[in-house]
Amino acid sequence: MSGKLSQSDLERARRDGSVFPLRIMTADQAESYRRVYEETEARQGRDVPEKLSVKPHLLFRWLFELGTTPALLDAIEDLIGPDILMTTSAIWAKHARDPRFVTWHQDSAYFGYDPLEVWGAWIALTDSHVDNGCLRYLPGSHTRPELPHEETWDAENMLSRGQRIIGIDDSNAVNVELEPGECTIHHFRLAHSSEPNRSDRRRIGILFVFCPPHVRPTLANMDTALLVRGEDRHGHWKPEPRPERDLDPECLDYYNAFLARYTDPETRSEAERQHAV
Ligand SMILES: O=C(O)CCC(=O)C(=O)O
Repeated sequence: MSGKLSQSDLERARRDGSVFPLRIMTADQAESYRRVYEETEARQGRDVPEKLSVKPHLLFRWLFELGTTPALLDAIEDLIGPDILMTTSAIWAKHARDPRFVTWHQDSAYFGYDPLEVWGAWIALTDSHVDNGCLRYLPGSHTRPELPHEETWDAENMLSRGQRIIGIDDSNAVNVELEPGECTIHHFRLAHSSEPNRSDRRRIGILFVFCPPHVRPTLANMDTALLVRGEDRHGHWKPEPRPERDLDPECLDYYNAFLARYTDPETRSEAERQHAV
């Protein structure tokens, strides 16, 4: 136990499926990460998040550093123990006045882990409030069986296939308001969503997903992870390379091969078979 999370934080995480807000860096540090992100965006184009929708921390050293911020790993250690794998990450950036949204969904419906001792940490690089489209959670939804999802393919939906939970009752939803440098940690089965950005400010958050090494990957070709703290005494996950610098050639080769497997229709159909409703 690192002691970053209090007993009541841990109880809340188990009961509600989330804990927030947690300050893991100063607002100034978050602002520097925002600047680096926006420089990357300026170089690579505005569609960086779509191009790098999975594991971008393998390509950019600054993302690896962000996801391994010691205070963040301390909180994750309190939830899952001292041995920590980072399995994926994603950039969630909304522009000012951005009509895009994220429908209610559970990440567990699309990735395979057993047991589901998996947590996502969403770090705010800007403020994230109701008016600029903050995350929303359905507390306790992680304790019930997975809900049926459908694909809408809505162009304004930031999820790749516009996935959404069918017939959800969101009357108990909570808004996850954060300041720059704070994060929220949620269980991988917790139902979550976000509304369009109706403000003149950007809303940028970066998600990192963690599990302990005794958790097994259950999808073929989705069995690689990066050990970010402690030891892996189980060997269920193939180790990934650590980026020593941005666009490290070794990591780039690795990433391209990974992406080819990830986007392989067979991998996708296996995920769908496993979570068929
Ligand atoms: O940032 C958002 O608006 C959505 C994030 C999300 O769906 C996720 O972290 O899985």
